[in-house]
Amino acid sequence: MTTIKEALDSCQEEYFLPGNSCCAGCGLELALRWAMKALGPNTALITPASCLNVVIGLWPKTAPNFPFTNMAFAAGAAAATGMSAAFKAKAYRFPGKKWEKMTTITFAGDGGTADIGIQGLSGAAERNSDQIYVCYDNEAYMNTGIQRSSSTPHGAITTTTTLGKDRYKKNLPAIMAAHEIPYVATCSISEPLDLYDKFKKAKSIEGCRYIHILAPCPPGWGYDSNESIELARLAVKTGAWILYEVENGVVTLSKRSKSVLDPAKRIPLIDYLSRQKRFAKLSEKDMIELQEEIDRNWKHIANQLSCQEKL
Ligand SMILES: Cc1ncc(C[n+]2csc(CCOP(=O)(O)OP(=O)(O)O)c2C)c(N)n1
Ligand code: SF4
Ligand SMILES: [Mg+2]
Repeated sequence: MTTIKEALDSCQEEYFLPGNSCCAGCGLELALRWAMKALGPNTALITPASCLNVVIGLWPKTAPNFPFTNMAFAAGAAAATGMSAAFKAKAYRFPGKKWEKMTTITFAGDGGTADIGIQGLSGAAERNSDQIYVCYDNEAYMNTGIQRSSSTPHGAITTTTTLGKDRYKKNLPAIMAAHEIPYVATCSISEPLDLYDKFKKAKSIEGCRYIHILAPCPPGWGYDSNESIELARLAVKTGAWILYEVENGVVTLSKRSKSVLDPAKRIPLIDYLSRQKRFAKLSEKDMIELQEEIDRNWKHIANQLSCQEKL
């Protein structure tokens, strides 16, 4: 794993510049900053409708210091498929130029991924389209005022689930792994080096790669803006967010999650939930159901790990 010194030495360059209009403490901003440090300058980004569309500011004073395309809500993965193919055509026509070095990424919210963009994403994955698709998951439609998405957790209050969401969070990384693409990974903004390494690895692989990042949102979750990292860390320590990779079908738990594979090592879920206003209406029944969902997710991973050991 890269050390902090190595990461900072190799990536002094900033690609997502200060002066953007993210709220203070925005998880998306950190996720993008670190992802770009790993991917470097020969990267073209496509983002469907989301906070990321607007926080960049107005041209010519935009914050991204790299090619950046705003795309229609449903079309992120499809547009990246076309852009990646165009780079390949250019590389064929003009060998030895920068075209062959280009990495195409889609950087989409959870609404743009789990709901409206899933058809294009599934198609791109099935074709093994050469792109890195990133979902920054703030667990609701934040840009339009906090509506629930299929990635909103059970029990969370949003403007469209005023009593708390009754359904469960869609397990996007598992859905993407079922597409048998070469690389799937989960990240948290509380683990920037883990995130950095996973983006470095994704860049070195060809085909469709999927990275899902927990990206807390102070106004959407209801907490103070200086607590984003701590909340993302609590999500990992309570086991609510599992960090892992699936490389050509082989599952590996990442360091921080490996240390809480034993449920006795996890801190109580309430320590994470009680810090966020969106869980203010959580009943005891909801709490139990949320814990059961987390246990199911861990069981799913543990089963995969033990099957691999037996093979
Ligand atoms: C077809 C279409 N429907 C609705 C919208 C309005 N809209 C813009 S951003 C957004 C929310 C996106 O949510 P998410 O993908 O989770 O990203 P976030 O805002 O949380 O960053 C919506 C509904 C739109 N731009 N296009
Ligand atoms: S609403 Fe949330 S995701 Fe959007 S810019 Fe603000 S903190 Fe970031
Ligand atoms: Mg969102």
